Amino acid sequence: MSNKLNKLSTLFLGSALAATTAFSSGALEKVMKERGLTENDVIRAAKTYLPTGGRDEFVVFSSGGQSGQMLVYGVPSMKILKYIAVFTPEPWQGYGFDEDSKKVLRQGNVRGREINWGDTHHPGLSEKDGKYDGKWLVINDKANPRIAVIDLEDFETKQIVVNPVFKSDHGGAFFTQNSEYIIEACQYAAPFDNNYHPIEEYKETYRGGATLWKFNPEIGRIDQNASFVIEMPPYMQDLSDAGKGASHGWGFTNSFNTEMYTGGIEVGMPPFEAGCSRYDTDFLHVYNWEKLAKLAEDPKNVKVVNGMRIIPMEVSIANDALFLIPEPKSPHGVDVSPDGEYITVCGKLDTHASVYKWSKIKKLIADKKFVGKDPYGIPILDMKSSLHGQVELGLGPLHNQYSNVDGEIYTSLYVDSQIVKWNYKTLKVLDKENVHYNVGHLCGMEGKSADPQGKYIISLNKLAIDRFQNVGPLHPQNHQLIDISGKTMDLLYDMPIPLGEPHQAVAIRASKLHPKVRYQMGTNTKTGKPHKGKTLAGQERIVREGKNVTVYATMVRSHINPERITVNKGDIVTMHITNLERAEDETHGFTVDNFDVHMSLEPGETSTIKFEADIEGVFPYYCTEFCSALHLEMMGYLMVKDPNKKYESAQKLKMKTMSPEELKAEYDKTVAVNAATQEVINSVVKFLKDNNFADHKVVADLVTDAFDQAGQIPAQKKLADEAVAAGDMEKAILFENMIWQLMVKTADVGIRAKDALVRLVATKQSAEAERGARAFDEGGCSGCHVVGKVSSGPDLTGVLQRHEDAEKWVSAFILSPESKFKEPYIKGMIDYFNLKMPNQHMSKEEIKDIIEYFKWIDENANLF
Ligand code: CUK
Ligand code: CUA
Repeated sequence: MSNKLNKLSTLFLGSALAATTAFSSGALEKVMKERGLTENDVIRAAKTYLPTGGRDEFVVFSSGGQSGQMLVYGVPSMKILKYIAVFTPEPWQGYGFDEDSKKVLRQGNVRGREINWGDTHHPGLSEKDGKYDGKWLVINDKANPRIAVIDLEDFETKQIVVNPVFKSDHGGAFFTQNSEYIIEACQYAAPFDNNYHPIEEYKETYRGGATLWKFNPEIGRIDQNASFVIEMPPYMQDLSDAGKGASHGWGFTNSFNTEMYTGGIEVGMPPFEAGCSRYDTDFLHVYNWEKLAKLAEDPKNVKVVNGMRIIPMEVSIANDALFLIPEPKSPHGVDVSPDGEYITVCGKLDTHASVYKWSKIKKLIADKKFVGKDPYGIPILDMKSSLHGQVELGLGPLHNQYSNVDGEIYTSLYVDSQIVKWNYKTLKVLDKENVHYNVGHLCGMEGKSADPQGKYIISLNKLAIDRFQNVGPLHPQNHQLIDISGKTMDLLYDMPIPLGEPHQAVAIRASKLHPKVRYQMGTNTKTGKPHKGKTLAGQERIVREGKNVTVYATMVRSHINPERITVNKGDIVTMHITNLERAEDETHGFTVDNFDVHMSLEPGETSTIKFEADIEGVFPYYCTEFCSALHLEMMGYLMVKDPNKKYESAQKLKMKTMSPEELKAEYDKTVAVNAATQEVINSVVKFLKDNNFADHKVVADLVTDAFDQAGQIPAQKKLADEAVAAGDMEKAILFENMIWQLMVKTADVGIRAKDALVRLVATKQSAEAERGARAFDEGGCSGCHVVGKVSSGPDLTGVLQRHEDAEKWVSAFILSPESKFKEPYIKGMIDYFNLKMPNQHMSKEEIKDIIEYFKWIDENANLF
């Protein structure tokens, strides 16, 4: 048997029996002792542990802070699942390195300038009736006021909109309850136009506001033309929230620096932070966006700046659509309760949380009961009469999240480094939990929706200090998972995050997400439409029009078509590549060395790279994703010639060639290996059929994949035979080799299918048999015995049938092999294998378990 085949058959026959593991009693205590774990540690570990192949109950989308990306991780395991490229180029995903994603990224250019980072703060999930529907995800960029839309069918960024009038934002991105709009409030007030205005004219020419981006939840895109800005005073607007239920149609936005202080330490003024927190209270902005959206339809109600409709303050005031309510100074979070009736505001500089009541606010507005007006004429509501009440929570309350228990709310305390659980209806503090250190936001499970799920809160900490291995002065971020299902909170898990600085995160029940695994063939994933460069097998071509060279290419395990591209120096090369795979997770990457291009092609995706071939030379291009056993072979060459140069052909080296006899011998050998390999494949196919693989979808899908590869064999065989007929043995060998490669790929998937099937159809192991399997492996038995196969020792299938009183006999033999070396049967075995069974010093208990394991093997003997 050739070496290739030998390996393959070992794979087939040996792999089906994946060793199962069972721990002997006392093992847990032993591990706890060795690792210094307490019982509480172990319980917490068990609450978060996700066994291999398991799924989390919730999925978290976290801001990636200054990385301009987003993180996706599971709860309770806290396993990171993905980074989503949003405002920042991300090479693995090809984001910003292929033409189609560049189009999305460049939608985020600000005043013509390419921006390649973002300061992401607040992710938001699309809502239906205030509940998350798992369809769309949005996030803001504070530094370059932008909002990005991510499609949760493939977790890719599809759109970026730039706020044309704000110079920074913060209070976004927050969906209204049916995803009609996304709220994005300004942060640092600045002139709406793009001109210079002296700071001395701050009150006159600088403005704040809230933008309501019109969202189409059907297609998941923002319509800038249908969006509008509510002009607000140059108070620094901060966090916002959309009303829901009772308060649907309204928006709430905090502010600081209602003093409108402009600082100026360089001219001897007190510092900005002193001047901007002089007053005891700032203002909560309350606005009727539903009414304003209708008003904005009439051009006489808006002014247009930089193409954006703006509703001036006078219009909002005249239409009873904008109000202010005092709130404790320098507030931060404003969070509307699940039913929309309570609005909780926390002020960084106040130890209290202030709970406003919507019905009270509504009544004051209806009765036009105002205590005054601000300098811009906006009516001010009385704070006391709007409040449900206030509660002393601790130092530096910031943000709030809700749970599934009525009235229960969780608030982060930045200065105290605590999470406090309290009740916003009864205004009672219930529990506090220490976190490490300086928590910003906290994330409940669907904790800001109309239907919070409870169970966990994640504390999004700003500092990690002493929590983790020191990796230098820039520490990881720390997300801490807290169990809130009990009467008191319990800190379960610390997760270091190597991407900063996440501000807010949102969590959704995993079952609400329905991402796809492949695209329709030839999809432009950024638009969801067929790609103009879509190329099917057999349509590969190179089109030249003057200096423009367009390549229509395909990738499928394990080749790129075309394999050679020759262009002239100075040509503009456009490559459209389609990944022809249908198999799940069969991504190919693609780059041409030295040209700063890269793309990631998921099954069915078409994408484009474009570059000027401005340097002469030979440039390998290759698949960058380890996609199959022949991944390294998935390559080709781009040759760039200088049309003005004469190239001398190199001296032909005299190569030693094979004789016709040698070629014939090699051909025969190759054909024989293929025939033997086919036999192995046949045996697997028989196994699959005998065990009704079609009854199991997972297995059936894998078998389809395998046949996909096998289906390409006849065409190659035809080419090989034609080469033989034409007397070109060299070529025939290469085609036969190609057949072997297809066989390996078939086998690769076939093995996976067989493994999956064995797992599905084998009878369940008893606890004893599981322990026995482990003892068998760990004790060293599997070094010589392969179940289902004779290897360095005999096959043990049926060992309990081979001897009289077999259980006793086998037990005695394992316990003391030497005692039976003289028996004729064993003597014969020793001669045959040229090996003596060693004493593995198994305990009686272990031997008993191994016997149970052997029984399980015999029950399933047909599978091995
Ligand atoms: S902010 Cu960072 S901790 Cu931007 Cu929501 Cu409060
Ligand atoms: Cu395709 Cu590696």
